[in-house]
Amino acid sequence: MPTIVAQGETIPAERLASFEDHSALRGDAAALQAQLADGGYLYMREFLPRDDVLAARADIFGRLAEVGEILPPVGDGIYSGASRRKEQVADLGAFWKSVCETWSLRRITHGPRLYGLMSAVFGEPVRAQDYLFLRPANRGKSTNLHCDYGFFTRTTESVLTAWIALGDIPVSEGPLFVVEGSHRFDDIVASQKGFDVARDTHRTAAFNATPLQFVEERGTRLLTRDFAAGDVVIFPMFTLHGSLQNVSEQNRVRLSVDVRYQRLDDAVDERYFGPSPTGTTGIGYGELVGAKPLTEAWHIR
Ligand SMILES: O=C(O)CCC(=O)C(=O)O
Repeated sequence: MPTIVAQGETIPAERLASFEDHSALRGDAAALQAQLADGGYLYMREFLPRDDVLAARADIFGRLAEVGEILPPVGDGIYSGASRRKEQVADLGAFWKSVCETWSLRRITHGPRLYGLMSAVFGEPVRAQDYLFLRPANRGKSTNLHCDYGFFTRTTESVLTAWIALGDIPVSEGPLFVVEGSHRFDDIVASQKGFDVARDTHRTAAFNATPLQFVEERGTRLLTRDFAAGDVVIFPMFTLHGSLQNVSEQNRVRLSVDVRYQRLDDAVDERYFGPSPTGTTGIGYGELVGAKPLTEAWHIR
């Protein structure tokens, strides 16, 4: 078992388990819905075409190579240790928006394959938010423990996140983890109800506990695994999650994207839709960690 680290702590084997592969349920809407309700997530191994995913990866890392952050060949995603982004780019938010609008990325996040899966999971026509959370994370970085509820439920609670591996992401590169059974923790659900990250600024989305502290207190486990390009994890707004820490010895940058889907008939939260979405806090793509040069530190989002 490779060393698995979250927020500086090594996670012992007894606090870890692998995502189960639910690919066999594809095409069976009732089974997908039952599995999501029961387990709090769906994991679809190599769901999106590898070539499409690697094309998006090359395009995105190509943009980061232009600002001196990624070394050639760009598909390897090796961090240069430097950045000229601030010197070369007049507006970091506009730069990141343009990267997030990359056609090969949109083909994945808004294409028929994921749309079809999400329609089956919702059991009716759906729509995807236009605003994307594209995440390059170099060594040392991770996303703290949180739920998505406070970000995306202003107009409907019936929202699902799809997290997509944009390349092969071994656990050493800091992929997604989910806290097993957390969608059923009544106290967490109660604490999230009515929470709005942008309005309730006295609290943050991130939990104070580290992932290890949390799973030890609750007697549960972190679910994660070595991801392959095109793997998709789907989870609802109460499922606790975050990312492992990138501890890549090769300085490989973890690249993933997360996008939210909702029912077509539900009211939309205008912050995440349209040609120029304002994002959670109102400043557009500039508020995302992806908009920061890789040389800068960040936690959560
Ligand atoms: O990829 C990450 O670092 C975190 C993902 C996440 O928070 C999400 O998909 O909602």
